[in-house]
Amino acid sequence: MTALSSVDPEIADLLALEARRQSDKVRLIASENYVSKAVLAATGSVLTNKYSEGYAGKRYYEGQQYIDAVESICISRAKSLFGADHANVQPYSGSPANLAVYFAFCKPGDTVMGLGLPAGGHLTHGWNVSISGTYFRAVQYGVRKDTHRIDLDEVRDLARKEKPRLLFAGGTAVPRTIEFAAYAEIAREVGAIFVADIAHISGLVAAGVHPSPVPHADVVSTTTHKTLRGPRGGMLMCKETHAKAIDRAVFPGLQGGPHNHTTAALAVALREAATQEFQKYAVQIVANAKALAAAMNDRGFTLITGGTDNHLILCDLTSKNISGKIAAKALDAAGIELNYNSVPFDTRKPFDPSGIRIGTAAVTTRGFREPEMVQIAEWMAQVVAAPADEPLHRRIAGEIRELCAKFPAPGIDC
Ligand code: DSN
Repeated sequence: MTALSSVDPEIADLLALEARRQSDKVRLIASENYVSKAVLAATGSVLTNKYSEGYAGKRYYEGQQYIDAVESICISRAKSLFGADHANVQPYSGSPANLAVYFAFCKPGDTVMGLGLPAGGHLTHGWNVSISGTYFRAVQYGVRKDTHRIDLDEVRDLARKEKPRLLFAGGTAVPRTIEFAAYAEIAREVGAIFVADIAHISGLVAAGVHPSPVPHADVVSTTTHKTLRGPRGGMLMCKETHAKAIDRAVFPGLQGGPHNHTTAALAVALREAATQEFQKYAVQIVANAKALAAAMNDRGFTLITGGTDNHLILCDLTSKNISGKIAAKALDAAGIELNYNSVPFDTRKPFDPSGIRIGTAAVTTRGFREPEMVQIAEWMAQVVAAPADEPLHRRIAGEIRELCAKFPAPGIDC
């Protein structure tokens, strides 16, 4: 930071303010976390200086003695942690990882199938504004209107009718356990490649807290920075039979040089994720999410599916007479950071939807447990009931700063 401050005080000041912000707030964005100091150190390392197109032992530039070792260690840690036949650790993030899967198995115009965005799916699973929904013939399944859960009978019927080349499971707002074995059976029946996108839950899968898709899926795609608590990046794992297709699709198919500093940081995160401490952490993420869900239910919040099995809670604020956006902005002013989110069958627009999405990975990293979850639910209830009450928001933000000071965020000195 000293070097940064002397060269570019403007950016140094902004980084310091962001560190303070991350330290002082209750961060509930379901896709975010705090990485360890070790992961931060690898991310900000000399590996950012190096180009390495290709794979270990087969690169297009010289000077790969140490990069090859870093990437090989990262791959072997990923394979061992998840029990995968093959891993590619080069995708820049989740969307490029998924695009590589399309490139590996599909031609433009092929039929693909995934959970629709408004039902909790991801843009890259065939939503119409994404390349996945414009270059391919995307068919989207949803959730049941009565339970808001994925109906695998509907998925099977649609897959039988549409015969997709790719079948995606997973998403960005799925609060319940994903039944990977059932998806695999459907994919097998219709001759589809089954892709499990575990971006949100990969830390839970690594720790055995969510069933693993690895025995069932042709390809497993993930980001590395959510519950897995690594650097911002992506990763693909697959059966040995698909290894060549996946590697070729990532490079040279889609990307240039891998981000070696990210690969090193991912290797560190994977080592951390293989520890008993991480396993306990993942158990606590889910315990915290369940405690927060129960405390929100007690305060009259409507939760999609009634609760959660993982790190994520999706809340419909219609019964509280407030939109997701107004609530999210008021909560942010009060020191609680989350995102507004569509809920299934939302009648409002995505930029001002009915819901908010909440995740417990980051607060669990800093050591919050069940009592803090009850306190957070109480603060949320007060803010949502008074979204324009700025003195209330300031008071709560102060209380939150005091609480956060007792639970220092890893990797942040301020
Ligand atoms: N943006 C991520 C999320 O918040 O879930 C998914 O890409």
